[in-house]
Amino acid sequence: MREYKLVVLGSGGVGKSALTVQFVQGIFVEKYDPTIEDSYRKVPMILVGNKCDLEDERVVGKEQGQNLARQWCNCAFLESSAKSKINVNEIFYDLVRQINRKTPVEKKKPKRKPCLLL
Ligand SMILES: Nc1nc2c(ncn2[C@@H]2O[C@H](COP(=O)(O)OP(=O)(O)OP(=O)(O)O)[C@@H](O)[C@H]2O)c(=O)[nH]1
Ligand SMILES: [Mg+2]
Repeated sequence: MREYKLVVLGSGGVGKSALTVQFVQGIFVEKYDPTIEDSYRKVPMILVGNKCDLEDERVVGKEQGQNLARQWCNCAFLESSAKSKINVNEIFYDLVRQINRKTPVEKKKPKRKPCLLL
């Protein structure tokens, strides 16, 4: 099976770990204590716009994000929520699809057996 290496980038506390842990382990605890919970969150690591569920506390407008994505080589723009499991899988699947499109794996042609006439 092909191995994919993805990097989650973003400022501190934007939700990189929460998003990744939700995708990899399907976990988002209600009562979160970073001093305890951080041990199981050490998974290989991406950010987009996490916390889609906090619509009333939005600081960056959707259009602002979309415009920035357009400026950055027309990259994909997705808003997500690790808590409400919105667009979590979609982000990672889309990245994998992009990698597959850019660097397709060459399928080895099965070796033809020589023809044997008896
Ligand atoms: N309730 C709850 N809150 C969480 C959980 N995981 C993260 N948070 C909170 O969500 C916010 C984002 O946390 P992280 O995902 O750790 O952020 P990060 O981008 O990985 O931060 P750094 O690793 O410090 O760069 C913080 O306010 C956390 O306290 C969780 O499982 N449950
Ligand atoms: Mg983190």
